Amino acid sequence: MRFRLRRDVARLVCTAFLFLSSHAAWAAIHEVTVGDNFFSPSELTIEVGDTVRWINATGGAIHNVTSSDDAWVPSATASSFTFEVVFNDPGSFGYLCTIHPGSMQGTITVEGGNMSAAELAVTAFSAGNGPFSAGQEVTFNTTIQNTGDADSGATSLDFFAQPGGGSVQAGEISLQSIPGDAVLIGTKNIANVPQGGSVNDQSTIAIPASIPPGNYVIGVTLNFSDTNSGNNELTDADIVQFVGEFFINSGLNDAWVNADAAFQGLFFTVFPDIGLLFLSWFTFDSVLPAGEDTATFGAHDHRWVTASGLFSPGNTVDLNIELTTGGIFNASDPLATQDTNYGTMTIVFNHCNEAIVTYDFPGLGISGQMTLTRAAPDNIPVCEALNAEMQGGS
Ligand SMILES: [Cu+2]
Repeated sequence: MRFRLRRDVARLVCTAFLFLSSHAAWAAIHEVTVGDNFFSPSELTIEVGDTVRWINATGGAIHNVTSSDDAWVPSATASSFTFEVVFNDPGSFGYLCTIHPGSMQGTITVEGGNMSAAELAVTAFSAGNGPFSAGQEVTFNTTIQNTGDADSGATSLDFFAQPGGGSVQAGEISLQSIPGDAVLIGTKNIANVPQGGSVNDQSTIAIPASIPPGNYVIGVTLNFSDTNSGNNELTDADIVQFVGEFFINSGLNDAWVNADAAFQGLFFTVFPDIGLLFLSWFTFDSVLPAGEDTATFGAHDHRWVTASGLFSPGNTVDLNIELTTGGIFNASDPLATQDTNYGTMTIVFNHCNEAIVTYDFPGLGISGQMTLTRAAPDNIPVCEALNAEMQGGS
């Protein structure tokens, strides 16, 4: 019997403790003295869900407690009152006594608290390495996690580019908002980040043409107000280069390759004074020829074409593809002949090491697109220097 009593008492104490501790965690009451003529304390920081109780003790002068921005219905204007407000939203709430506005002012600062709330953080962000040219579409990958105990509801991402590469290093920016000298390059609305879950956002942003060429740190800022706003932004791990408007120049002269077509390639020759780009494209037959075919010189399935086109200052050139046939190795008889309209080609240079080629051979029913990069980077600095010169002159 005695043992049983002790056990019941223990259970009661335990239950009471649980009740008290959980209750205390979300509903503190803070008292503010209303005196002649002051509030004490005049500055008070509380948690969401807490109550503030203003006590104007009997015997004093006439006062009231009035919100500066109508956050609550004012208290009585009286010489004695107890007045309570429950604060369910975070923020800063100013108040005053309208009888003594000069001396009786106060502020209640309400922090996130332990009520149900989303807790968001950007946990991963990448924008690739660049370089990126004006107008180029870049994919930004952002991961947002919600470690709070409520769904977030709507939020949004701001993508920005911070001039850097000198004093600013990637990963060193810690911002509450987009810095003053950064450029907003895109936004994305996020409908919801579920409680305990995460959202992987993939946004394709076109680099604005207005961004001056240079080195930038690309970052993202999450527009969300929670109790932990220090981790709502993240920068890319890389410093990327915006190369600005691109101008075809003789620094492009080089061997270029398509990663999907090994051991084939193109040679570019730019003649800047006459505004001509000439190229040769070394490739193979479109289908594998029969095995018994032979050639005296080289392989029987070798193919090559040339192309040429005039360009205006800019990054794009249209070319006619020429097929040369009928000649004999290192001889003028018979004379080779040229079909100068064998096909067409458009090349868009994104920067000194990337070209998008679109080709069409209407008579053959062959068309397609390929991305070219240089076989070797040696001439990139020459190209960039020439491009910078042309950007300055445009
Ligand atoms: Cu007063």
